[in-house]
Amino acid sequence: MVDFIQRLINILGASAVMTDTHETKPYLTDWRGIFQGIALAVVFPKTSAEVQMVVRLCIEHAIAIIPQGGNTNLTGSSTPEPIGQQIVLSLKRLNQIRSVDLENQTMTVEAGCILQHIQEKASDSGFLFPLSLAAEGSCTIGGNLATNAGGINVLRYGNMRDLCLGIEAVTATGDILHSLRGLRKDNTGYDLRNLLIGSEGTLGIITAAVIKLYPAPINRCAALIAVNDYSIMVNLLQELQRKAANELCAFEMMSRASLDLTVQHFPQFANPIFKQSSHTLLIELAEFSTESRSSQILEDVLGKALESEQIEDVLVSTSLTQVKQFWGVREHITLAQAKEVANIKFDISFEISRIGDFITHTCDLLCKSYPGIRIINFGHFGDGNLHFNMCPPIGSDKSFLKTNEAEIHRIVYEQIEKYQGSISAEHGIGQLKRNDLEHHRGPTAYKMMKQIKHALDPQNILNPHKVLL
Ligand code: FAD
Ligand code: 2HG
Ligand code: ZN
Repeated sequence: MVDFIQRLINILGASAVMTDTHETKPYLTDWRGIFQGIALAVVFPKTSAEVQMVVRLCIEHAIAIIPQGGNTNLTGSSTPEPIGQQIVLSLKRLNQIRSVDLENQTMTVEAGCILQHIQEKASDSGFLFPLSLAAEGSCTIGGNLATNAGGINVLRYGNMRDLCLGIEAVTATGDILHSLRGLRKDNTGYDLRNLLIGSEGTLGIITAAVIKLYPAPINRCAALIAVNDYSIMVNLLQELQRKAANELCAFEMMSRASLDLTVQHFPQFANPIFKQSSHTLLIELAEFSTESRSSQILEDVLGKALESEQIEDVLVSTSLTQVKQFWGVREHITLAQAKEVANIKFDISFEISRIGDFITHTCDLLCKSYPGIRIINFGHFGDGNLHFNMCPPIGSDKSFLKTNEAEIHRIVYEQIEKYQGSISAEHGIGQLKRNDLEHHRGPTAYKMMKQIKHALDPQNILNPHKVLL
């Protein structure tokens, strides 16, 4: 192994090869601290050519590679296995914005660019890069692509897959796929870009991408809505889509328990409206022209809903500062849950027509079996994605979830199957859900995935045992 490490240093330089166990520690565990791994080294290439040389060296030595961006994933997908014959390849230093093409409305960015920096660069040019999530200050565009990240604006702009036109990647056989074009139409054979997007570092190492830019809104308008009924939420969504399809960007839902927990840990986000109903919606409309009537539409639709007693209360923003305040609570739910002794996460999705029945029925089953359990249910209601999470009853310790996790998991998964949902809407499979994938997707889909993996990575060198067993 001394020889392997020395050869890494010869390729990258000593400052780009980290072996000190104290220094490597943060790269060997996941954001939630559930998975722990071991690595021979953490390496930091600065160019695609360096990534390629590292991959070729690893092939020669039969050492597996774990690609890593900001390490913010919630599934253990960028944590090495605890066996030590692997390296973590961090893309952090491959972080240049290669070019901006305002006529084509695209930007070519390297994989290690932090999402927030990309948003800022787009904004400096008068454009919008619409992917937005609470980890945007530390996640990378490479990680966003590898997980096909979703976030709060999927309703209007789609997920990461919809925001990418071209890709450059180093393959598991040490070649470079040069496909960095900003074409909006390109039916030339199999779609390799879309195969790599969402593959969680198991099929290739993404080194750069061409991403789409959009006109920046000139104004934003948000509302908090106190509501008790899922079918009313669906009606409101449809009504807003009918009246403001082009402007409606976000339609988020937060249950009372998720708000109580967040305000408990972050009291600065308390708002009296949270106490008026079982759920609060946070919706946002963007204005793209001076003729836009977003705030008027919001007031009309929500005013009518209030008059007819479909909703309990509503608060419409009057300034950008207030829009940001409204989002504060939503962005802190995950951080609030992280402060608890333990939690379980289900990142799931449903057809919007089934989502209410799933929540009602599953909450009922869980509350009967586990009195006091806190169901921290929130998420991107508008696109059908729930973060159906749980915390132990107040006063219980870690052992509550340890003892009951398997049965809770069984109950929730049975209901996901019944209501024909997905076990992973936006966070991916990683290590967390790899045991469930075959059953969930069925034997044919699973076999095809294994065949693809074997064809593209015959030595099983890229992120082995993630996604697939
Ligand atoms: P990492 O965590 O480093 O890696 C994730 C996966 O991608 C791993 O499999 C890794 O091997 C692979 N990978 C990373 N870079 C590359 C590359 N260049 N080439 C190939 N493979 C690579 N996710 C959402 O979808 N929506 C949300 O709203 C959301 N909110 C979040 C909020 C918080 C507070 C946190 C902590 C996480 C949230 N996430 C969310 C999850 C996470 O931020 C996303 O999955 C993000 O896309 C991961 O990016 P990353 O750079 O941190 O990737
Ligand atoms: C969000 O939407 C993220 O805030 C995180 O996807 C969800 O904490 C979670 O489970
Ligand atoms: Zn989410």
